[in-house]
Amino acid sequence: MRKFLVLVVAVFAFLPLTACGDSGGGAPAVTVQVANMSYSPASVTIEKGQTVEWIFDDNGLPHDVVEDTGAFESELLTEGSFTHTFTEAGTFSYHCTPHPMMVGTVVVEG
Ligand SMILES: [Cu+2]
Repeated sequence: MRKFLVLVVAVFAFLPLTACGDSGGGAPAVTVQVANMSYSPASVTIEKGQTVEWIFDDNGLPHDVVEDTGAFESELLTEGSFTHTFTEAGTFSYHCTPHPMMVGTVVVEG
């Protein structure tokens, strides 16, 4: 009985960690800053089902996040954020419409 209690306590102690690591559909797994005319980091790697959040903060300069083949697309934004949940593995390249030199990549591992 005592062993059982210890096990229960151990399981509950790890629950918050588990919830943190598995961010499918919930909190973003990674954030990308859209500032200084660039995406930072320009390349991120996530697991299938995880969410990426782009945070726009470039002193009023409007940017967007447009996947090269149209898989996802944000509005032009000067502030706030855009999130996308990746349900398929693959490499997704994106760019900024007004600034085509701004490019980034999301690698989604299966
Ligand atoms: Cu831009």
